[in-house]
Amino acid sequence: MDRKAGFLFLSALYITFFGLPAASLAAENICHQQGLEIRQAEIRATPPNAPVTGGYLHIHNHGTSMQRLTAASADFSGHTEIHQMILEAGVMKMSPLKDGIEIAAGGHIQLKPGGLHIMFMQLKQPLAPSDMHQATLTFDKCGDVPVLFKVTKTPGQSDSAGHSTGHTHQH
Ligand SMILES: [Cu+2]
Repeated sequence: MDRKAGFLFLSALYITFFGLPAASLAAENICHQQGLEIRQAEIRATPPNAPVTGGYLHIHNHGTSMQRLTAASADFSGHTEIHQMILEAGVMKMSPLKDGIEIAAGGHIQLKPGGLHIMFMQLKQPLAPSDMHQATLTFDKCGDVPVLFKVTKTPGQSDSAGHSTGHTHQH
């Protein structure tokens, strides 16, 4: 192998082992540098032909500047919105958050059943418990962040100890 061929071979090796993984993880790494941490991403399992389901997760912002979740998308959903629950004439209703969700510097938010959530609409397939599905969360500063969601029947339960997640809404 002459020097030029050797160089090309080493370049190809470098691209194979370092180039592609670096590119695919870039978004996530940038967000880690900016202090974003996403935990316990879950989607509620669906019966066959269900048109919508909810996505829930914790977002921690360990950084020094506010981050805003502006959008979400997934291959299994034709249309995805960020929703809040609002009380309207005594009835809890969902409504889209057009400006997304702010996560203050040093702050933490939880998207959970009965509260803020990602609404996966126009579902293209049933979502079975224990399946894993990737979705993309878009942040104003971090850009697109791939997030792996686990499908569960009762999302938002895995850290219920010590949290008052079981609001009853009785007045
Ligand atoms: Cu909703």
